[in-house]
Amino acid sequence: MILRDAVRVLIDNWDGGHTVPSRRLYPHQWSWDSAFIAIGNAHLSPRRARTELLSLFGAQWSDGRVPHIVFNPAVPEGAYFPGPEFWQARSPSGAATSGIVQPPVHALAAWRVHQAEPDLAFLRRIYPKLVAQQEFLRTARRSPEGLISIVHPWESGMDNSPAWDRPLSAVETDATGYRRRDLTHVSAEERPTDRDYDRYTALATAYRDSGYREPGAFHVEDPLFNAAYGAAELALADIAAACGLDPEPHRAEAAAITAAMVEHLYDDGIFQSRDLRTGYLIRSSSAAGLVPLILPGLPREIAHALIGTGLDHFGLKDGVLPSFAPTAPEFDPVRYWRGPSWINLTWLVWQGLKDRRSDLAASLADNMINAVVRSGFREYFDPVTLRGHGSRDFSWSAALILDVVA
Ligand code: 9WN
Repeated sequence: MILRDAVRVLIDNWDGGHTVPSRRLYPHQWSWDSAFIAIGNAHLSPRRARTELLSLFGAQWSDGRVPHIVFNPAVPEGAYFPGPEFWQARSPSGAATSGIVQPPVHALAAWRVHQAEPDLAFLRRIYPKLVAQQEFLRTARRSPEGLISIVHPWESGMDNSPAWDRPLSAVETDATGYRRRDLTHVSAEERPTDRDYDRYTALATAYRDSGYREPGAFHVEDPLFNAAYGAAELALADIAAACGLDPEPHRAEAAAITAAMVEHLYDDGIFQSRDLRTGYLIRSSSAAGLVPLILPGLPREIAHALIGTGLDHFGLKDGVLPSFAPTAPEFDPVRYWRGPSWINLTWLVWQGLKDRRSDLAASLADNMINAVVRSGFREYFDPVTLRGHGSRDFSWSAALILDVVA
């Protein structure tokens, strides 16, 4: 039954060349959503999964960046804020896009799609594009410590995380001339506040006005983003080997980013973000700090400590993974990235636990399934009651459940 419903969600959200995250709230193509959707579609239609990834990379910029949104010109202007008229950006292919990025989980997706249905022509076509995506991050976003930075909370994928409260408080706003569209579809207490939207808009405006080059007031290194970058290098090693190319440089790069993360972002049982404006760690209880479990090269004692933190503060054994620890004062079970459970975040940690603690991985898998059985393919879930929140018929919730039960 849930499988049939998951398939229906993916079919209903397919737009001919890509899948929208949700019909009403997010009517365009989103970058990391497409990667998660391809992972699910690999079980359903590998051809569609390949098309999903290739259509996203069709809008890659000449500097290698993969924009976080590719706008569908058929969607009426004003359906989503900020839309193409705000970003004023086009890819060499002519697609209207945003100018920021999202966590690079695409190489992992491409490798999964190939594993589901081997297709060397696809791998050879997408490999240079995936390499260019990483190359952009290495050149435009690498700090002297060897870590990759983000310049907007939207780049983290966990936009409204309490981890961003402090760096965002330094952002000056003038809050003019924009209208939020999200609140037409979802209730205000489940979404970021207007004050946060003023800051998101001010930051994106400043980055746009620098020609999408200069980091503005928000400049941080995030553990989820860096872990995704490292996992991408490992997937690229597999892809390179399958294409008859040398995998070693990718393995070395994955080892280097893992070591840099351990040296600079790990603190007392969890990985933290670091604010490049101050040089200090942003100590918080964000579940992003557990995602480095997806890196197989993590030192064993650190993996062990992360699992301990997951058990003590995130209820790892008993439920779906909350996006922020329920034991922390900022925890809010229904507001966007401030506590609710998301299937993609839970899926990432599930990946990281499969070879380390199969018992905990099995319990996370059961609880992801419980959440969608109880509430449908919602965008996020109250981690205690499993009540659904955000948009309905959300694509990556459906796609990743297909992967979990496969
Ligand atoms: C801004 C599409 C995206 C996800 C993000 C999630 C949310 C957008 C928004 O939706 O962000 O990119 O308008 O809130 O935070 O992770 O990719 O599903």
